[in-house]
Amino acid sequence: MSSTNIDSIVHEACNAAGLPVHGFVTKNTIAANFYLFSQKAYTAYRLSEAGGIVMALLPYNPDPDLEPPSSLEQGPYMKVGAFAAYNHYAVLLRLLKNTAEKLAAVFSVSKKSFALAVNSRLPEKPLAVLAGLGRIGRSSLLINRHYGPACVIGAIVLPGQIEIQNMEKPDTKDYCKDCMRCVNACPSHAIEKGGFVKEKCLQFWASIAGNLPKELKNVWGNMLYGCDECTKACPFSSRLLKNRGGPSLFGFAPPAAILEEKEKRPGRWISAPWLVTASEEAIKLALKKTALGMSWISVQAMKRSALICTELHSGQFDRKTRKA
Ligand code: B12
Ligand code: SF4
Ligand code: SF4
Repeated sequence: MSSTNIDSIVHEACNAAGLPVHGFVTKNTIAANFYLFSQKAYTAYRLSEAGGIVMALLPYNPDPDLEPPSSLEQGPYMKVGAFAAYNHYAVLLRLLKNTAEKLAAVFSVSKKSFALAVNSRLPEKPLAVLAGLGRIGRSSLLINRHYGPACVIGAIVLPGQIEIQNMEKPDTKDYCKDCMRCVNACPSHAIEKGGFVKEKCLQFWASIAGNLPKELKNVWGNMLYGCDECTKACPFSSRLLKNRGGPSLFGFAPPAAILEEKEKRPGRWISAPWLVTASEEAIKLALKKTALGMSWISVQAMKRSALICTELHSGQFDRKTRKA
C-alpha cells in the first residue's frame, strides 16, 4: 500500500466516525518533540514504535440550554460544565474507538495495537497544535478555526504498521490579537495578561477537597464541576453558540446529534441539598460513568462546593436567570 493511500484511509476512517476535524503527527515529529512527553507517557503509549498520532476534536455547545429538573423542591441547583453535563469525553472515546476498529480491519492489525487517549497523560494541546488543529489562546485553551476553544481533544496512537507520511501545515493565525474577552469574563481573574494561572482557576479547585482560598469562595456561586466562562466568552465559540444543537455545523452533524442516551448524564443541574446530605457511596453510585465519576474527583470537594452554594442561596432556583 502506498504511503499516500495510508494517509487517505486514516482520513476517511476519521470522517466516517464523525470526527471531520482531525490532524496527524508523524513518527519523525513525535521523535523531534520527545521532550513534550513524560517518560511514563512515552513508555505507556509505546511512542517509540508508533506509526504516528491522530489528533481529533469533538465540539460542544459551551452554553447548552438544558432545562433544570422539573421539581424545584431540592433547590438550589448547582451547575455542571457543558463538556461534563453531557459526557463529551466518553463520546469522543467512543468515536476514536470506532475509528481504530475500522483501521484495524482495513490494515489487518490487532485492535489492541491502537492506544486511545482523551484527557490523558499525553500533552493533548501541544499535540493538537503540532497536528495543525489550532493555536493556544490567551485562555490557555486550544483555539480551532471551526470550533474555537469549545472542543475536547483526543488521540489515537497508531501502530508501527500504519505509518503516517504527511502533516497539515501549522495554523499560523493570531486568534487573540488584542482581544481580552476571556480575561474579562473569568470570575476569578485566572487569565492575566502574562498568561493563565491554574491555581486561580475555579475548575482547578472543583475536584480538590478542603477550604477554598477566600477570593475564590466569594465568586464560587453555584458551580459544581466545570466552568464555561472563558470558553463561552471567546468570539471563536460563537458559531457553536449560534448552532445550539441546530441543523448542522459547517456541514457536519451538530454535536448534540451524535450523543447516545447514556452519555447525556448527569445533566446540567444537580441539587445542592442532595449533595450535602447524601452519603459518599450514594453520590459515587449516582455519578458513576459520568464525567463527574472520575477517580480523581473528590466527593468531599463536591460536598464543600454544595455547602457554599446552599449557604449563598436560601431561595429557590430562578428558571429565567438559571441562578439559585
Ligand atoms: C490539568 C488540566 C487542567 C487543569 C490545569 C489547566 C491548565 N491550563 O494548566 C485545570 C483543572 C485548571 C483545567 C481546567 C480546564 N480544562 Co483542562 N486539562 C488538564 C489536562 C488533564 C492536563 C493539562 C496539563 O496540565 N498539561 C501539562 C502542562 C505542562 O501542559 P500544557 O497545559 O499543555 O502547557 C504547555 C503547553 O501548552 C506548551 N505549549 C503551548 N503552546 C505550544 C505549542 C507547541 C507546538 C508546543 C510543542 C508546546 C506548546 O507550553 C505549556 C507549558 O509547558 C488536560 C488534558 C491533557 N492531557 O492535556 C485537560 C485539558 C487541557 N482541559 C480541557 C478543558 C476543556 C478544560 C476546561 C475548559 C474545563 C472546564 N469547563 O472547566 C478548563 C479550562 C481552564 C483553562 N482556561 O485552561 C481540555 C482543553 C480543550 C481545548 N480546547 O484546549 C483538555 C485538553 C482536555 C481534553 N482532552 O479535551 N484543566
Ligand atoms: S475555566 Fe472559569 S475560572 Fe478557569 S480560567 Fe476559565 S473562566 Fe476562569
Ligand atoms: S477570548 Fe479572545 S483573548 Fe481569549 S482566547 Fe479567545 S480570542 Fe484569545
